[in-house]
Amino acid sequence: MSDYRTIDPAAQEMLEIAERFGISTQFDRYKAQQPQCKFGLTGVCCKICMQGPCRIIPTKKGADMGICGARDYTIVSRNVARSIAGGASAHSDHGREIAHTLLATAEGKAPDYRIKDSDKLHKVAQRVGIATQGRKDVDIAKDVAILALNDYGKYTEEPCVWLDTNIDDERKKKFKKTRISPPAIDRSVVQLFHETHMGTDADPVNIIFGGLQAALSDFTGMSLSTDLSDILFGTPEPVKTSANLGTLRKEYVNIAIHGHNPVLSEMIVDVADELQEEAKTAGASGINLVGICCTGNEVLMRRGVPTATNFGTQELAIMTGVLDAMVVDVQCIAPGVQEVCNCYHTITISTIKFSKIPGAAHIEFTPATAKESAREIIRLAIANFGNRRADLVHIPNFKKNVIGGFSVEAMMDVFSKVNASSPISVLSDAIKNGEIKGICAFAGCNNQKTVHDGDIIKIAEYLAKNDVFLVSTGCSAGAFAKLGMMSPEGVEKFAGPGLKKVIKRIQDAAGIELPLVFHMGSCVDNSRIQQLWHHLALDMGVSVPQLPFVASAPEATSEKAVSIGSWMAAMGIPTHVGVMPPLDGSPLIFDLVTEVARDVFGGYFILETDAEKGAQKLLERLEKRAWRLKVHDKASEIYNSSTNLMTELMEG
Ligand code: MSK
Repeated sequence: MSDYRTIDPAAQEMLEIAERFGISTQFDRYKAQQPQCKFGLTGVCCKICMQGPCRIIPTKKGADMGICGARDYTIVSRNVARSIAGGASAHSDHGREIAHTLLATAEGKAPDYRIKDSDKLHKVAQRVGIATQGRKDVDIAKDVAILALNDYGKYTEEPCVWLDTNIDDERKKKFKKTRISPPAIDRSVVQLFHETHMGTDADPVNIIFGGLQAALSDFTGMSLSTDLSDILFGTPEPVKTSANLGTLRKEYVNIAIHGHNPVLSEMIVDVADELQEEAKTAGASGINLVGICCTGNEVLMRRGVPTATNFGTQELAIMTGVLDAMVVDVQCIAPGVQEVCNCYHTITISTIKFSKIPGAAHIEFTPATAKESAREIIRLAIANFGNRRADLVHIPNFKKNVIGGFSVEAMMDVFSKVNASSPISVLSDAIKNGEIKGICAFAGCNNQKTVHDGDIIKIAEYLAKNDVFLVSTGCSAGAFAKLGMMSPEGVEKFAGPGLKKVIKRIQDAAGIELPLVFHMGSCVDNSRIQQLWHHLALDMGVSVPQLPFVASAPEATSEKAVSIGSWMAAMGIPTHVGVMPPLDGSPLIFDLVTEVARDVFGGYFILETDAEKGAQKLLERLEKRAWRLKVHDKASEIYNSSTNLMTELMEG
């Protein structure tokens, strides 16, 4: 029996095949990399200049500084800040592509796209101050797209629109006071690279605050990305689908869409329907689309496309022997997929000019010729169907039902069946009457340093049993989907009595089945989670740091995860990370992000690699905040004091 480290039964089955055939996967390569360099692991390796690398041993005289004199805290903070800049670049550049596509659509230069959600367009326009009365959708959309693009490169100092119109006054003041409100997305990222250049900023606190400014740019970019994607492709609504490798179908042309950006994948979903007959002519029963990572989440949310797998097990989809093409766009595409493709008939097709893999096919995609490119891609997959090797086909017989599609709008629509005048009160009332202890948002990736999917599930089970309402995005959502926690069965199996009661009440009123964990989308859709806590805080009359709302990334991996965690903490959310980020080489930075941040922002990091302890800490934090809210309510009632005054007094 293999000792591979995943709790996903389909992945376990495939890893045994990998072992039998001698195919290298992320699981093997993680082992091969051991032991990993301790300087790198703890963040005290500096290679920012060519005198390095300098490796710091704080307790050893002579080795306690880099050649330039940089201390452990400068080096660690610079490394962390540069990770945040990387994450902010990825998310915001994704948003920029969507904004350009919306602009091209409005100008008639992207004929294959149209504005699918006029209602959202009007709501977003009104929120950001664009006139809608008596105007055509395309004209409004053009103004919205230009205003969004302005958030990237404006030269004035006022806050970015997509940050400022999404947060409450308390956070606006906080960001102003701490000087972390970014004037423009691109500028904050460029400035952070300047700040962390050798010989610029050596002050660790200043550097971390520079990092937080870029993290808020990350939020700004993802927030506009979600808004504009909804306008172009539709705001998600509850949808039934399925997940895990059992969603691949032997008789069909199977195409996996992998990466992050829905601009291409939406077109592939559209064109797949049109080309079903061509697939039949090639001897298949039709075309079967599946998703991987966040492109998968995007098309699951809007189109009900099943999810095949998440980040840690992306190579295993190829090893089923029935994947005719893996179409990739940007981010989280492991270059190792090509190595596995070399052993099977699968073609990897890259589609973006700055995201290529040696050995993969490349069909360049542009919004101007979207459907044409999508057709070419699908036809390549159809042509490859006949190249399968029957002896290599193995599809694990494992898939789970999923109910996804919970944009905030969809959630409020469902909740409105319980409380039509104030749908969000369904959650706030349940917190106030103690039925649920609060809300936990799961985000982030898979990480080989943990058991694949294991800690995500373990922490969620613990919290669900203790009546915590759960939402998720990213590859954590992939884990929940694959393992049955995004289904009504998940509610039966794992929800504590209070949580079960709340979900059943909503379910009965709305007349639809509901899952245990609510799927809120891809990585950029962490902006939806922010909207959920924003509305909840407004409804409860408190600021975000008083809200029983926590976040967890049990298997955080990417720079984007560092960035997301940083803005969540800055917004006032206690944020658990289950993998030690490379910062514990400096006790000062460790204390800064786990303790000092709490005093300044109310949110902070809980860095805990033991899943059980992490779950307990999250619950503890929720219980404490919920208890304070009750004391707070009682005190407000007795002394007739304003909610905001009490809010000022109680942080974190
Ligand atoms: S895809 S950033 S591995 S969540 Fe968004 Fe998954 Fe993490 Fe990529």
